[in-house]
Amino acid sequence: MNVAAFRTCAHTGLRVSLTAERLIKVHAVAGVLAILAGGIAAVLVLLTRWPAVHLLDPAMYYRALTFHGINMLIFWIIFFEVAILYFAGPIVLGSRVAWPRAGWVGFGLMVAGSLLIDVAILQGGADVMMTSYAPLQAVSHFYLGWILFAVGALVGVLNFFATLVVARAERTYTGSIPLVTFGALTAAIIAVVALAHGAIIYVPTWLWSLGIVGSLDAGMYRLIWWGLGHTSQQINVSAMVAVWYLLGTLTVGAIPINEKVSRWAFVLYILFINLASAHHLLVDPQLSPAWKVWNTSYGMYLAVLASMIHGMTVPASIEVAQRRHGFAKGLFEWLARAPWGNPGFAALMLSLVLFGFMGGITGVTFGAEQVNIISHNTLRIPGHFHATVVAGTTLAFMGLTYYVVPLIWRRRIVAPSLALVQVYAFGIGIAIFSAGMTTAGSYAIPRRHWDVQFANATFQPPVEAAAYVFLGIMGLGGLLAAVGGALYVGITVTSVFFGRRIPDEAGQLPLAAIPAASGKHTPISGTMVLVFVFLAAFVIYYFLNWKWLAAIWLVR
Ligand code: HEM
Ligand SMILES: [Cu+2]
Repeated sequence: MNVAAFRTCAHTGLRVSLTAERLIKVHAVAGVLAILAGGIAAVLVLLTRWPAVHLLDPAMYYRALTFHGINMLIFWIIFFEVAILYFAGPIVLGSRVAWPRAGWVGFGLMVAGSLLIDVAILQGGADVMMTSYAPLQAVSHFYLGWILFAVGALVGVLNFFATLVVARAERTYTGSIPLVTFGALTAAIIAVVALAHGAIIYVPTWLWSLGIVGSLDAGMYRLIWWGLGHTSQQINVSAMVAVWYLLGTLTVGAIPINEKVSRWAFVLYILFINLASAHHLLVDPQLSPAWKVWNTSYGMYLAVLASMIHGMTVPASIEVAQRRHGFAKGLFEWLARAPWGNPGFAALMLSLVLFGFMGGITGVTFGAEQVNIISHNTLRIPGHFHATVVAGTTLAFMGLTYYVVPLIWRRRIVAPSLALVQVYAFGIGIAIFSAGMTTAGSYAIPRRHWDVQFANATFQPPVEAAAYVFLGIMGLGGLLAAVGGALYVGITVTSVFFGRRIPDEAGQLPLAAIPAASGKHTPISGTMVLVFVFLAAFVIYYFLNWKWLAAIWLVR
């Protein structure tokens, strides 16, 4: 083993593989470039869906929507996730990267795939949106791009597994793998399932675009595509939760209150989440009601349970740490005196709260077979998933970036107070945006639709005036979030190039100390109050939706 290929981090004491460090850097850079590209498209799409502006023409709207969805949900998130795997594997375990060369091949494939896809979209050859449902057809290099990107990501995932094996064999750590690595492992296992579905669907679709396969069954396409599309969302949730635990430790010195419970909650994701793919098919005619009800209930709720467990254990671990730091008065001193001025902590808390209250509650409600009929294909759906993958996952990743730059690049963040503004603008902006979008959707405003007013249509569906108000709220919130997004790209890029270098000496970074256990039991009563507020909100929203559903039938 080449010992020179490591350095010792003075701040964490970790043995850092230089190969892992380089791989983290390139994947993170690619991710940031993707969020920049996707963000520009976001503003164009936003200003088109806002009736007061209605910016793009129809063709350009669908092109920008395709570009936005893929660059954000696929490229930004997955590049960043592979970077997380190179962090949670080799760096956290103090190991070398098992296959350094394969790491670069995987990265190259992901870059090649994403370029092919973006070129196909920008040249007007793939206005098929992110889901690229057959029988819509794009140029063949669009599908080839998906295949290359997926194979590249798979190489990154396999490299992570191989690194776990190497670390164990070379005894770079003792005991069981840390919780963060365990969470990343969960994400990686689910990624294999997702990517297998990707291969099963995109290989025949590619052959179809080349004229080798005659036709594709649209129902079959949707069924398998969502094995990729939904499952990927669980990669995002697992990675986000792993980042929550990590940020809890870095910001307030939190330690999981019960590791065993947290680990089992991760296992529930692996076991049950794939069933939830069915919630995308609830209006599809070829599937039986029994299949739909079964797949979107029972089993799926066990995955929801997993998220609720993490949603409790993460704030509880923060509460325990804060109380041991001495903020132990009453129910909420731990929360009031938390480091709200630290962008990493602010991102963690906003991500947690918005993911749970907005993303989680709407997701479970819209995913119920019966309620789905009044939410399917309305703006309620993108309203829901911007709360999960944007306010949840993206914000958590942004918060982590403010630690990755000092720890991996060894540069200070330029303008830390601007970073704080960034986190709040993005989080609050997306919350307003999602709320406006979801509510506009409950006035039956369709998603993926260029013209809310149906100006040239023979059939003129009535649009209630209130819907325009909520679309305006969506527009303003979206613009605020876009400012936050632009700041994120600006701050990270300038920090990486121009941030002050951090000397490799201990004590240079504000990493929170782990508080000593006090011997007696530390209460988590504040968290329990929050948990019950959450459950009450959940119950109220769920039953309101059944009431709205009943109102549709006009039973007198
Ligand atoms: C400033 C931030 C953002 C704004 C203002 C924004 C805005 C929008 C808007 C207006 C739509 C169109 C909805 C429709 O017409 O049906 C949309 C769709 C979408 N957005 Fe975003 N978005 C943002 C960030 C993100 C991020 C970070 C992600 C992923 C991590 C994301 C993922 C998606 C996806 C997957 C779609 C659906 C595409 C489709 O229907 O094919 N967005 N977004
Ligand atoms: Cu889903």
